[in-house]
Amino acid sequence: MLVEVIQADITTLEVDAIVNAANSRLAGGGGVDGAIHGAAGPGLMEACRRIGGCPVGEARITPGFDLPSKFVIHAVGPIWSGGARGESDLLRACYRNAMSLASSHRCESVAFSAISCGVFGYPVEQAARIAVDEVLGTPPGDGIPSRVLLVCFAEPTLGIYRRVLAQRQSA
Ligand code: AR6
Repeated sequence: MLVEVIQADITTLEVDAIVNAANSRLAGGGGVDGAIHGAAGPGLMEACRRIGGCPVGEARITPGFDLPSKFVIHAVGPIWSGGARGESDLLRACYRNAMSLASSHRCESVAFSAISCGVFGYPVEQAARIAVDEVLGTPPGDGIPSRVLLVCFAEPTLGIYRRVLAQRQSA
């Protein structure tokens, strides 16, 4: 599996699936969630409404509607509240559950947003370690993606992710 850190607006990527940083009501919002709903068009909100919601740490999949990606995987990250409330386990679960959905839908390429790293306040370096560890730790199996992009919108997130991936790859 090839894992890359890139700087991009995730809504522009022609990949099989993009992973949204959603909220548990799947109700849309700001940040990357707002950008994805804006670019996908109203069909995405309708699909989310039908699903109804998603617990923290889990993920749900919908079509991509007007996006260049075939699917949107909606992962609900934890709100950071100091680190003693199971945040790291919940963030790990988001990555694992999203990778599992991508595999079961035969997605060759998947692009992750930096789940929880915006308004949910997760410390970026810790989140980047989890993202890299979980993606590279995906058990081999049928349909696992061959290319995973960790998408950062801007500095300083981009630099932190690049450093964490480089450290892991040279370890
Ligand atoms: N492409 C890629 N990354 C982006 C984009 C984009 N177009 N826009 C923002 N980011 P956030 P969270 C980055 O706040 O912390 C929403 O209201 C951004 O710079 O979107 O998980 C939801 O509905 C940051 O690094 O997600 C939830 O209520 C990262 O995406 C809540 O925010 C995630 O920031 C989720 O908060």
